[in-house]
Amino acid sequence: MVTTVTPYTDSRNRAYIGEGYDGVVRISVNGYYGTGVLLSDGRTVLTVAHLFANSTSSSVNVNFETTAGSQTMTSSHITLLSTYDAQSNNDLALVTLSSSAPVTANRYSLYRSSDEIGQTMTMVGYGQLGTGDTGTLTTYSGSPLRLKASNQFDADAATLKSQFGSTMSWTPTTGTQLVADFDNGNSAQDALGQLINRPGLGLGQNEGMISPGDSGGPAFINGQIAGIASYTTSLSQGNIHPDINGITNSSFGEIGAWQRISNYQQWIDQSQRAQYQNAPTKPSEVQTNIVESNIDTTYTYFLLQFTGVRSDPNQLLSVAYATRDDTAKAGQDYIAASGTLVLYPNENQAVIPVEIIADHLAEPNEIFYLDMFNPVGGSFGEGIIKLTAMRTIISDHSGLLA
Ligand SMILES: [Ca+2]
Ligand SMILES: [Ca+2]
Ligand SMILES: [Ca+2]
Repeated sequence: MVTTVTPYTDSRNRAYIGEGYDGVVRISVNGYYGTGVLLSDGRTVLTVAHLFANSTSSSVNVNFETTAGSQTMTSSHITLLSTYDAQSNNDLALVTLSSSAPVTANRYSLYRSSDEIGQTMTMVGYGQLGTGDTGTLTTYSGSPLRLKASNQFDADAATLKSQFGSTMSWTPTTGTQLVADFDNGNSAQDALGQLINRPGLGLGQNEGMISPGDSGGPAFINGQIAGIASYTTSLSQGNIHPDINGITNSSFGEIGAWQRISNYQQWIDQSQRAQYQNAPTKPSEVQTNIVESNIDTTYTYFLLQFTGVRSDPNQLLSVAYATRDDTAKAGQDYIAASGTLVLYPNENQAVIPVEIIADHLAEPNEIFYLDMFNPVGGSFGEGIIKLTAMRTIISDHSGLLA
């Protein structure tokens, strides 16, 4: 990541271990690397499709840096968005890990609202270092550092095409990519102000831009994944040359583009669900007692079924959910989960996975809950505002299991 200030000397740009970014990972593919971000199931990493463009390998290495140290995992499955094209449209991929991520890694949910433009975001990634004045450093030879910086989503990338026409060599599909410019506070480098009349002089020393190696990295709004870093560009028109040094190297005056996650949530949700192992498909298959493992995270699945009738077949249904402690404690016995479950057209049920943490302790059986509330597009039935389901974690050391 290229930042406004010198990355070695200013801690504000480091995404240090334990600060909430430990689910941002480095993905190595055929000698190259990019960045990715761990989703709420603890098993799926969201990144860009172009990382795999020249790869024939079916497995990649995913490196986590967390309070438990550095840990490299392999993948069991890679799902590319089938409509990905060489013009950077639909540039997304999902990497399914061959076992669960470290429990110390943060899990993140998706930003689902389409009100990103105008909002401040925080980007995190392992890309090349540098500063806005000169762009990426070519002399750094240390191991990649995880950095963070902020910016503001200024526009839909398709707005650029409507301004530039055929002088711009690619055509972003409307509604699918968000762009931000790298500002230094001077209107001469305010690329999107100068080029498409979206003025904004930036966030001062917090401003930053993606660089090679940040591809696939998240842009968070309120801690949720709103964008995935895809490419940068240096654009000029007539006498307007915002790029401070005239070459595409992530300097001040350039523009970054992120795949817009709110637009892709159905593909992400459904592709992720398709990889769940042993998930129940009907209520009789739901297991409410879970035997914990002593070596690996195990999953319990909560099944939501919609038994009503949609007034419009294309209506999305959604419900908010959150786990709740009883005798089982989040962070020790299971991994807290919360978010929004969406049922898409033609879907009447879906599952929520919750991870049960392995341990070696002999403990009594413990219970926790998952609450569902705030249904949108349907209801739980007259007078019902919340649904609750219980799970019992059976300790495999207690001798209580018959
Ligand atoms: Ca900016
Ligand atoms: Ca700007
Ligand atoms: Ca430049």
